[in-house]
Amino acid sequence: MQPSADLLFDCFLELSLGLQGPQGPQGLPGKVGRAGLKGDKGSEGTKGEKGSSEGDGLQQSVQRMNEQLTTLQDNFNKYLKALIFTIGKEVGSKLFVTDGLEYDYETARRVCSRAGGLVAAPRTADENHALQEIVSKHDKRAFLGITDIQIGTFQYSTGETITYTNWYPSEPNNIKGAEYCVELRSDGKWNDIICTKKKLLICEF
Ligand code: FUC
Ligand code: CA
Repeated sequence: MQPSADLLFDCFLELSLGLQGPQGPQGLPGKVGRAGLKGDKGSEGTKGEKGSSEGDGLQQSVQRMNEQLTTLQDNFNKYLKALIFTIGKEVGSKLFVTDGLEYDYETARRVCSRAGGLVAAPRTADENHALQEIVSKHDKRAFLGITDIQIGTFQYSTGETITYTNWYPSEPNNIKGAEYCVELRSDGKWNDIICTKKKLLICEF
C-alpha cells in the first residue's frame, strides 16, 4: 500500500525538526487523518421484498391522481359554465369576458393585460358573432383589439396585420384623420373610431 500524503508530510516535519537541535518534550497528538482507501466489496445481501408490493403502491398512487384529476376537471367545468353564463362566451379555445364597464382604448388594453389577456379581436365570423352577442346583451359598443395607430394598416395588439374584417359599409373612413381604433356595433359590423372614446371592455383569454 502507498503511504498517504499526510503520513509523508508528518515524517518530513519530524525529520526537519530533528535537524534543528536536541529533541524536545513529546508533543500533543496530531489531527485525525484523512479517510482510508475504499474497502473490498461486501458480501451478497439478503433477498429483497416480493416485487409486486411496490408495483401495487404505484398503481394506487396513479389511481388516486386520476380521481383528483377528475374532480379538478369537474370543478373547472363548473366554474367555466358559470363564468360563460354571466360574463362571457366561449368560442373554440378562446374565452371572451367583459366586466360590463366602458374605458378608453389605452385603459382597456391595460385592464385586459393586467388580467392576463388581450382586448378581444375576432379572427373568424364565429368569434365576431360571439362578441356581437356580448355587445347586444350589454347594449354598448365594444372596442376591438385592433388599431392602425402605428401604420396605415389595421393590426392586432400582437402586431400582426389583421386577416379577418367585418367593416360597416364605407368604413374605415378615418374621420378627421383621427380614427385609429375599432368599435364593434350591435349588428356585428365594425367602425373605426377615436381611441379616447369610452367603449365596452371585452378581453380574450
Ligand atoms: C360615422 C363613423 C364615424 C363616427 C360618426 C359618428 O361617420 O364613420 O366613425 O362614428 O359616424
Ligand atoms: Ca369611422
